[in-house]
Amino acid sequence: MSDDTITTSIAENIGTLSINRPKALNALNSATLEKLSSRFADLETNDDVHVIVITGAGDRAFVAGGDIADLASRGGLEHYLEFAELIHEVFRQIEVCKKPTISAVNGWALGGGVELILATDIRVAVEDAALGLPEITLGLFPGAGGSQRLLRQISPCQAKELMFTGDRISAREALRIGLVNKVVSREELMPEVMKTAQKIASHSPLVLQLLKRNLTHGQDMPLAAALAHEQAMIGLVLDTADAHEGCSAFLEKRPAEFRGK
Ligand code: DAK
Repeated sequence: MSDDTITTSIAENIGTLSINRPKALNALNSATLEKLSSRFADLETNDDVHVIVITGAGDRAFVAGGDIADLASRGGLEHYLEFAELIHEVFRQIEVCKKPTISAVNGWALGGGVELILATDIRVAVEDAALGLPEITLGLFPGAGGSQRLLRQISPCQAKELMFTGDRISAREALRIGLVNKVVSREELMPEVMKTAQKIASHSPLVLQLLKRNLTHGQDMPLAAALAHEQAMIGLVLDTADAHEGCSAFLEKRPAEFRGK
């Protein structure tokens, strides 16, 4: 399925969504965000899709940020708030998606591009990608959830330096500070992402969903409540046919056949 600015494909239980505005280095304007939301929902609700990969079209950019021309054309607080609501909703939709998500960072990830990867579970970047939050150089600050997510995902002093300076960092530096999981050559990017996605997709899709729900809800709870939540969730998992199948397969020394039940 495809349209102008967002393309999607599905193969081997992996849904891939590509942001496709290469002339603007895949910058996100309102129309693209709306399409991103609806195409992402299509993948999330499709039972054939167990893992969702997000990438950028072309070989220059993942996403070079919010669309600066679109932002500059907005007059007045109402317009900013309208955009704020949309981009917050879409990134939250991605963050709480019940299926695991992977960012394939194929080039520049700046501003809203970094804010987008912060809403995904796993990130693999090409070695010549550069990442950063340059909003401050535009008289803005990361306002699509990025200031808060970054602060909670990496060391606060590293997060603050990135936001206060607006500096761009290399993919290797992003790996060092824990912003991405892996750095690979350009040729290796999609094979590596697909290898990880296939490994995840080979597990029970039902148990993966329960695990993701457990992590998404648990991370915002105090530890005692999160532990109680985890205990309740593992109770649900133990009752699934897939948990019985996984344990029986181990004891019978055969590969498990998960059915998502
Ligand atoms: N927006 C719009 N167009 C962009 C763009 C962007 N973010 N980034 C690049 N482009 C366009 C360029 O204008 C250029 O268009 P033409 O001149 O060809 O028409 C084309 O993409 C190619 O870019 P360059 O010619 O600049 O290519 P270079 O290789 O020389 O440089 C670059 C690549 C990525 C270093 C450079 O393009 C660049 O610095 N881009 C801007 C990066 C940036 O500052 N990104 C952060 C954007 S601010 C909000 C929530 C979120 C946000 C805002 C508000 N609310 C809740 C209200 C988010 C803000 C941001 O992300």
